[in-house]
Amino acid sequence: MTTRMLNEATTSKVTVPALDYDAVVIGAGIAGLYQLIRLRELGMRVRVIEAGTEVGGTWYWNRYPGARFDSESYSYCYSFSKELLQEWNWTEHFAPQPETLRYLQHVADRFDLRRDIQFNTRVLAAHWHEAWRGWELTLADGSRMRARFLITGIGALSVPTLPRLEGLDSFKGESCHTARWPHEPVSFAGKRVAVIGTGATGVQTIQEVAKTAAHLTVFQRTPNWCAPLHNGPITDEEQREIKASYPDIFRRCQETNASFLHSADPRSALEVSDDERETFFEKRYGERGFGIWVGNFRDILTDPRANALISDFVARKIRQRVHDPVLAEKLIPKNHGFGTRRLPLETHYYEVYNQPNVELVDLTETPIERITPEGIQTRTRAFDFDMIIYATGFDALTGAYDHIDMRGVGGQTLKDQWRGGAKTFAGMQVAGFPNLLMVMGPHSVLGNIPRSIEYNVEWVSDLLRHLRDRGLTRVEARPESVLSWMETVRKLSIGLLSNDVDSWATGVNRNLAHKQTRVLSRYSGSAPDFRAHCNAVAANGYRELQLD
Ligand code: NA7
Repeated sequence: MTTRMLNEATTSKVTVPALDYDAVVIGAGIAGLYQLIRLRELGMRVRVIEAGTEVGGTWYWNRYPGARFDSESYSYCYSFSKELLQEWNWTEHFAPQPETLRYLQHVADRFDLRRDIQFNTRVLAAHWHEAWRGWELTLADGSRMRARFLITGIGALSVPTLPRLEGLDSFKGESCHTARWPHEPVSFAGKRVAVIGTGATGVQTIQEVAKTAAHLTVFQRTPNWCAPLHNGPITDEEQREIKASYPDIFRRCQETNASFLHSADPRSALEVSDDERETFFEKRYGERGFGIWVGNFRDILTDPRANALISDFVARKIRQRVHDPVLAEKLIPKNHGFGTRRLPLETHYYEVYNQPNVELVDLTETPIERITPEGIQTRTRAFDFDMIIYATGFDALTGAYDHIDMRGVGGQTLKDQWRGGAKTFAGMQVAGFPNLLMVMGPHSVLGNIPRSIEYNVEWVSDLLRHLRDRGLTRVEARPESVLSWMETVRKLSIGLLSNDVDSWATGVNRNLAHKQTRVLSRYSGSAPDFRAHCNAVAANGYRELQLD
């Protein structure tokens, strides 16, 4: 494969430079590591370029206090290696970040991946060259690299965003975005700490910082609906059960809509009696993980009346858990229904607000005016802090692509092509950008992300094998296939309450001037349907793609 693919470049009539690699993969996270394993199996010469100093991606960068899985550890790991599954012992039902990072380091060692990974290297530009059918990458150190295929595993949530606030750099204390947390231990003891942001990250951070900070002030712009995680250690007996049931675990993940262990109850929330519904909600609220979200009545995320019932149930829980009724009301979302944004899972999050060392500032009442050298100035009050933590989210789904100067056929930029919303085929290919293959690009299935990653990596690898076996060197999504896919994505999104809500999942980020309106950047159909669609494309010889 290697010799053939590299030699192909010299058959063109123009003088062409030699290719350095058959494929370059950007990112050494869950996607990049698995893609490397699969490409090696194809005999390809591969280089993985990673900006961090270690493998891990999301789990390398997001080392903020309290960072952990919200999905059961044993459903969120790689499934491709039986040996790996059997030798790795998850210690908690929802693994904390250090454990997940160790797991990914173990994977890198076990499969001897590091020798093909270049760390500490950021890709600044990737330009397509039609003359020699390949990508030329410019790296931050000024060096260049040429490869036939470019595969991106750069993450859907990997570019952190900070508030656009006056004085952001003037603060004299410690400050950090959660996704850029230092590698050294950070102590909160005796400190006055501010957390801005109450998404899934903010919720995990707040419940941890509140344990030791002298004083914690939470700046909340929009409350989110949260539900208990119910984490706990995995006992020896559970460990044995988990290891014995991995085939069942992953079979189940294959069957469910979002690839989690939980699947929706076939009943409508409106067809059962009040007692039955209350008992069911109570049961789900008392169970581990995302069951209350994706394992609830089938219509809570599509029918406003059903959604109002679960929203009312969770609102009552918040009122029970937060002692101060005025504070409880501030923590109950009023502008969106339960589960219409990504559900943060929590451990005693609401109880944090009963602590004397914790204060909530409602930014809808008193917005932040600026960051000062001492702390934060809201419209009505000046706060002094030793530390400000920004849990202010990401330039989601397309942000990582916008940060690389990507140019396709004729020098067109990806940024221009995606202005007003990404356009892809199956979240994996873009018309005008041949030989670019995205793992978890926009319009992929989100849900249980490692499950989607494994599928995407395998689909991409099968496509590359198909090309290799036929001596083909160029693959590009046909424009009509992109249009048709976008129509599929649009149709599948109809009726989902989440599409009427501002969130990273609908492409809104108020910290970015160009991301203020909602776009369809994700696939909202079921994962089994997505796979069936992509499997059919492969089975039919990739007619949706132009192969040369
Ligand atoms: P999210 O879910 O985008 O949350 C970001 C939070 O930060 C959210 O509460 C925002 O309020 C708040 N925010 C952002 N900018 C500001 C400014 N300028 N002022 C005040 N508050 C602000 O990001 P996460 O990191 O929590 O989670 C992202 C995903 O990572 C998560 O869904 C998991 O899948 C893992 P807003 O809601 O915009 O009013």
